[in-house]
Amino acid sequence: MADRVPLPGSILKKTCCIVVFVCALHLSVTLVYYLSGQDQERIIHFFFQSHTTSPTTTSETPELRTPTGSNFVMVAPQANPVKNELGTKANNLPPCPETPPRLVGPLKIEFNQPVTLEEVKDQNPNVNFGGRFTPNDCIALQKVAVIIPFRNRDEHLKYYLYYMHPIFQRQQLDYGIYVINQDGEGTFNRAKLLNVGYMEALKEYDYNCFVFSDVDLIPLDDRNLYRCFNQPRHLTVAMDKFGFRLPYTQFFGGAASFSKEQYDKINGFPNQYWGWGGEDDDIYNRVTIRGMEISRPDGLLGRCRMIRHDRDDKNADNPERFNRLAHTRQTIDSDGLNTLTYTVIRTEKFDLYTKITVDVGSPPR
Ligand code: BGN
Repeated sequence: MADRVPLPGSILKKTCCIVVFVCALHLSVTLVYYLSGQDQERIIHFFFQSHTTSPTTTSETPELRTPTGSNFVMVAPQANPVKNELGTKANNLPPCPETPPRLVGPLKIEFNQPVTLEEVKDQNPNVNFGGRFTPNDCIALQKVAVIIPFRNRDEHLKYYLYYMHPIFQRQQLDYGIYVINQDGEGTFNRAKLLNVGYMEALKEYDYNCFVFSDVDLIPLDDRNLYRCFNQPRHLTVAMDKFGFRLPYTQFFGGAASFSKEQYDKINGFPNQYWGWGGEDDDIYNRVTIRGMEISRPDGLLGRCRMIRHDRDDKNADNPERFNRLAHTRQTIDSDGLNTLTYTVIRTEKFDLYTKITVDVGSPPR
């Protein structure tokens, strides 16, 4: 058996010195790199990634993907960093799950207790100025602009914000609420206001999904997802005022969602429906003329409540609607987004929503 040759003291000493030197060098380089701050996040995320399954976000533009066997349109997480409420970049967050985990199902919706905007604000501390919200623990699957046609309905708007902000947050949407207020006392034009909302919201953010909703309609179940699907989606399919069912198969009124592509494909909504009725049927026609179908939640999930109210002034039945409806095929390309004209009177940002007051003109004589 060979005896171990003990290292001479000087060699041992030298080796120790080299090891200590290398360690010190490594420590100081790491420290300088870290304190320079440039890549602090990368270092932090490097550590976190070993515990999470963060996606790699390589595409600049979000793309719409349709997973097989589902009618969900899923939007890939965006590569652009999203700011959470702490103002820090959150581009290494995972995408939000397809089924939001904090949904509660059936909801109690009542309109007998008055609500104030202060209490709505207090109850929704994560909603940002202008009515914007982005989940801070995941990247939302879609960027949703909620567009509400409006005039003199402040009481209804309070209920809308009171009920819908928590629902949209539980649905993990990256969303903004836009109230499009028709200026003046002229004849109301719901569909044109919706077109205006689409245009104005896009000037603020690259929304890829649009929910168009009346201000007086609240879903009775938060599993009715207010986001976009691979076909235009009718969201309010079982209203209490119609006995929780569709009043007719083609009914497309109340609230609906369109992806940007779907909306562009139908040239938006018609601008020439002045007064009550028919514009939602025209939109239905546009969808089918362009070869799309209406997607809907089932009748139980799609239940919703409407706030009872009298018909607004200056929103009498539109006598032209029957004639217009018979000609959607002729007007789809000549009346819509491509012919939209309006003047923004003012844009106001409130804590819980953005209000855009607009002159939409008046019906031709
Ligand atoms: C329909 C209206 C819709 C309205 C529903 C529900 C028309 C067009 C003439 C056939 N359509 O009758 O706009 O949403 O009732 O109220 O009036």
